[in-house]
Amino acid sequence: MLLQQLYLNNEKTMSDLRIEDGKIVEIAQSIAPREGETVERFGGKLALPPFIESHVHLDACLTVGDPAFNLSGTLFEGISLWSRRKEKLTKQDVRERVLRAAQMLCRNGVQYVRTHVDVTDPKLTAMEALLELRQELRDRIEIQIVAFPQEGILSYPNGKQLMTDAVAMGADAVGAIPHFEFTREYSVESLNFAVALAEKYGRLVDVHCDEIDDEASRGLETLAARAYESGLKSRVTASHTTAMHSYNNAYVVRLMRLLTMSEINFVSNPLVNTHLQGRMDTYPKRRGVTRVKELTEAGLNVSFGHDDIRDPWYPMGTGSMRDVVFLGLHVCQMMGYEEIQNSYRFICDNAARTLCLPEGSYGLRPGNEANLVILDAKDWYDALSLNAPVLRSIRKGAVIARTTPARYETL
Ligand code: 17E
Ligand code: FE2
Repeated sequence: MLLQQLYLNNEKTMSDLRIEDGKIVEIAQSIAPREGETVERFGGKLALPPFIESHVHLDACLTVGDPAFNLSGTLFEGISLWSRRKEKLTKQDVRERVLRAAQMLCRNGVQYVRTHVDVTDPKLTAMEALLELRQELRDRIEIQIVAFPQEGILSYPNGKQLMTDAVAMGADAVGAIPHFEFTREYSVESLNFAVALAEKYGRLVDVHCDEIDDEASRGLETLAARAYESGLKSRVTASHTTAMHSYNNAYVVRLMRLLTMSEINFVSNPLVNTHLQGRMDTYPKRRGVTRVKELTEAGLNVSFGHDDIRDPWYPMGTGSMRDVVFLGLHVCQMMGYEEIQNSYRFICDNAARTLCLPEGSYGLRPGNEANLVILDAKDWYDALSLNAPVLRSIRKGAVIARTTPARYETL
């Protein structure tokens, strides 16, 4: 198959790209078709490696309103609503919802997903379902599973054992939720436990870290120190870190040294944290999004996640990573021309680093699997501002999603 006239990787000149046996075999300014070869000419459309959803909770997706809508808009009401919904979970229920969400992600050009799966459930129902789905959906989406203790490791009955069981069952990463543990001591112990568990089983770490407006929530320093000391470093991710929005600057300057030494990744979820945070503020209300611009400038790796698709924490979402970047740039005040043009990296290359995809395997390069998306725009600036549809999502050389753009008429 030969794809012609594409702006690969947001470059300013067009290239052609040849796919054979599911792999990219050639990229050049102009490639002549072979006899019998399928050719598609795009006439100047943007092609990027597939989008990556580096942080979502698929186990809870599409449950909004059941048992009730979240009226306070707080994380804590979300957790308590989910706790009630969780009692009704069956494998079939999880399967049906996740398959619908997978379709939404697929048509939005997402081919890699890291999902947090709540393991504070004595039956581990959702974990079992997601482990099956990870295998079943392999040809469409590569799924990483985080064993996520929504109600705490030390603060939930049998929490340590449930975490260990989920990892032994096959979770790819170990989670934690230090800001939700009963005490500061538990919070520190939960992080020590999570890192030790990841070391023992050779897994990644991705912690819901300080997702609260409390400036005294300091799980991040403990996580970064353990990441550094254990040598796990870039295999560790701190998600949310919204308290960092509220830390005093003197403390952040000190913290930055450790963060840089630790080489950990950050995932920010701008849609969801602008909605959940600042809820105890009057005016001015904090935005509650971590310091994306400063972390990026310090050379740390930051990716963006959607976090939710219609669930107790967030009532909206269509699985579009474009929406995440769009709001993220606003709220982080990253609207310079180059910042806009480069912002696809938050859901592409940077997210690939967060997920620890094998070195060199992700990206539009000869020798790599033919995984790419083609957008109905000439560059990322236009794609983002005009909300361009994903014309094609191609995985291992096969078209797995196709969109025909709407035609508008003004009469
Ligand atoms: N659980 C949690 O602790 N935080 C979130 N943002 C979501 C679920 C969506
Ligand atoms: Fe989350």
